[in-house]
Amino acid sequence: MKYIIIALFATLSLNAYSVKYSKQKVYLKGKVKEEKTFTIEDISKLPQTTLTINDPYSKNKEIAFEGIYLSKLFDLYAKKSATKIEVIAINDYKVIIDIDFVRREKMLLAIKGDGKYLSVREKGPARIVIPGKGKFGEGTLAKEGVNWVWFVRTIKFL
Ligand SMILES: Nc1nc2c(c(=O)[nH]1)N[C@H]1C(S)=C(S)[C@@H](COP(=O)(O)O)O[C@H]1N2
Ligand SMILES: [Mo]
Repeated sequence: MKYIIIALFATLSLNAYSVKYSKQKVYLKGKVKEEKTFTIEDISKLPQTTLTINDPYSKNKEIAFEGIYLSKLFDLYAKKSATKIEVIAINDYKVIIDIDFVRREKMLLAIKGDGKYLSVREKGPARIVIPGKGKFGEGTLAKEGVNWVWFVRTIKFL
């Protein structure tokens, strides 16, 4: 009986844990075919790409980031008239990026790192990562880092 209770408790707390993660949503707004609200799980069902990228925010560790190309999201949901993407974070930090730049830089809306959903500590549950940058020095990061938006909440097509 004791074991059953322990097992039950473990299952419940595990569920509470996963619910906590998937609760955070990402909103698609602006020049969209229709407004969308994605859970992190919804995003995981869209076309996924895995890219091994040097993470300047975890001591330049190489991490296999998985998620959807920002350009793919644009191609799937933006209206023809849209040309830019505004990425807005939970703390209202935002950047506006031209779609040509987004494509060229292969910007990824990552939700997983090394096979696991990104925690808030890892700047998740959804964050922008950019491949092909190698290792950043502190000076370069201050300049290049502006597009590495973490805690992404809203993606607005302009
Ligand atoms: N959510 C969020 N993402 C953000 C920022 C922020 O304030 N909030 N700052 C940006 C800027 S300007 C830079 S240079 C990089 C690096 O910020 P850090 O050096 O404070 O870590 O993160 C970018 N991403
Ligand atoms: Mo910055």
